[in-house]
Amino acid sequence: MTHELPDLPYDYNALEPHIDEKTMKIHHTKHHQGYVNKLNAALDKHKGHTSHEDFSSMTVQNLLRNINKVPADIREAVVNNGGGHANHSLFWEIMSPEGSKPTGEVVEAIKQEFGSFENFKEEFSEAAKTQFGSGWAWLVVNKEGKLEVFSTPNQDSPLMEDLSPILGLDVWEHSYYLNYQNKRPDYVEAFFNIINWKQVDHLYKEATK
Ligand code: MN3
Repeated sequence: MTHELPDLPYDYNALEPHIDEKTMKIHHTKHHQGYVNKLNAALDKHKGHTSHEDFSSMTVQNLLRNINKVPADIREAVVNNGGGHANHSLFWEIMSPEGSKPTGEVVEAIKQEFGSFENFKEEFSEAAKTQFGSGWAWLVVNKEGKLEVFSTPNQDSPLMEDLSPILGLDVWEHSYYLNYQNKRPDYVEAFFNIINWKQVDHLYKEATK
């Protein structure tokens, strides 16, 4: 299969003032498109080989969950660009122009795991602010069905550790620098205004059923 850039579920300017139109446009059409193109180019190298059949029909999520089945010579390219594709695909869908109140089963689980929603917000924000250099902050469901917060460098996806990401925040400079420059903490705070909790709750239910 050929991997494709998904459409954004809203307009490029829809997340303003929290994330500006120019950043969204470049982020989606240049950065995310770049990961998709490089992922396809890497997988194409094994076209016609028998090993290709093992992974050519996999979704990007399954490729990452089965990263050890990917031929060694293209594994790093799949980690970086498959990770980039999967991470950004999730990122776009867990944001919405209106944001939404933190509700649903996921919020009950958050309160159970972190003591309160505020505690969770603090832990997640801390992970986002202290990730050194480029990377992501995550809320994931682990194999025991419990919630965890942490950050990863580069485009490393939690899927490679068999974890299910349900909320992710891109803290690469390309995601905020035009509007926030060095003020990553302001971007992290603004992100909480545009989280689509309905979608996060949906992903939580999918991951725990
Ligand atoms: Mn990005």
